[in-house]
Amino acid sequence: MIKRKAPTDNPNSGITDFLTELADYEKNVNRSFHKSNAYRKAASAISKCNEPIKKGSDARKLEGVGAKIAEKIDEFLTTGKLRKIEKIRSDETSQAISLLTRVSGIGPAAARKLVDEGLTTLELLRENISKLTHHQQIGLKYFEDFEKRIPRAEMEVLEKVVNERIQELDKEYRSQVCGSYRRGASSSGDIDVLLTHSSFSSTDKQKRGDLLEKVVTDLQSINFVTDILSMGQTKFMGVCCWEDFKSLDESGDSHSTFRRIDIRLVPQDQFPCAMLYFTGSDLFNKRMRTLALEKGFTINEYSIRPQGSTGIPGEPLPVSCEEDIFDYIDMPYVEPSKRSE
Ligand code: 8DG
Ligand code: CA
Ligand code: CA
Repeated sequence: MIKRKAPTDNPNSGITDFLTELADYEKNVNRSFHKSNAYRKAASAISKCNEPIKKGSDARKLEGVGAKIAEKIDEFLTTGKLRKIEKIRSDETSQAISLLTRVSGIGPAAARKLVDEGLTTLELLRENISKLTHHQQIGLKYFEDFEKRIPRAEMEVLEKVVNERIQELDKEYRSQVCGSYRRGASSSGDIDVLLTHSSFSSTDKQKRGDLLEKVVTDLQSINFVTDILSMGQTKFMGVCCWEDFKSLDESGDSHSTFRRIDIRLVPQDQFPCAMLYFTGSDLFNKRMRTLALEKGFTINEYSIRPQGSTGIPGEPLPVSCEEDIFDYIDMPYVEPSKRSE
């Protein structure tokens, strides 16, 4: 099992755990994203139930739980296990693919290819490092650290470092840590930073120049950013660590945990839509986009546009904050902390 999710005190965690395991299996091993999403949606609906589910037919009443999933819930509740999961767990190829997809940069397709070539363990990957991309090599190097969630107290300090350095560089920058952190999560998987600059708008793309590079170079100069996974003009993916968080490991060595950080540069007029998108959650975004479509608008990470009668989206509507987006589609504003499902 991948232990990247924050712990929950949900009375149906046995059910949501096996649904999540099946979702990961469908995504990583079968590359069946539809099935994976179906399991994920069902797990999300069930995680919102405060009462223990006693039979499959109870769960079926929830949106996103169909007959097949209800059947699995019954099997799990009566036998205490699931044959499908037992089978998956005993299949070495599936296990190897699942393991490899936990390395940052190795997706389901790359994992299968590597496993087909006989690279079924992390040790074998380390011995065949040249078969991996730069990103995958760094992912392997920090495998254990990247599996650890970042406690909120640490996120707060990392956020402060990033925001303060950016402001010292140039007051015309604006930055915001989004993702689960902005939703108030007690721990986060990585640091999602959104960046803009008053001089950079979508009508004047030339202006973006080296706005992102300047920030990354500065964060490298203080040894905050330690590795670069990928670097473009608008998207940086990398690794950071901060010495305030040194802890002792088993051998008595003191070191801080390496963390994943993404920084995206967006034009200032697209900042609110980007902030909404990168705050998530993924499921919240999907639900909000569906509602928007019903109201005749399309929302993506760049803009909100009216959906004309022809089905072709019109020009982006002006937005100066997230609230404006909710207003256009007549949806009451949802605080980031209420967007987790
Ligand atoms: P975590 O890091 O604490 O595990 O959770 P997160 O912050 O919610 O997830 P994330 O993977 O870092 O993604 C950040 C936001 O990006 C997410 O909350 C919503 C948005 N997002 C989507 N779709 C997708 C997608 O397909 N992949 C990723 N990485 N992010 C997406 O709406
Ligand atoms: Ca995140
Ligand atoms: Ca992220």
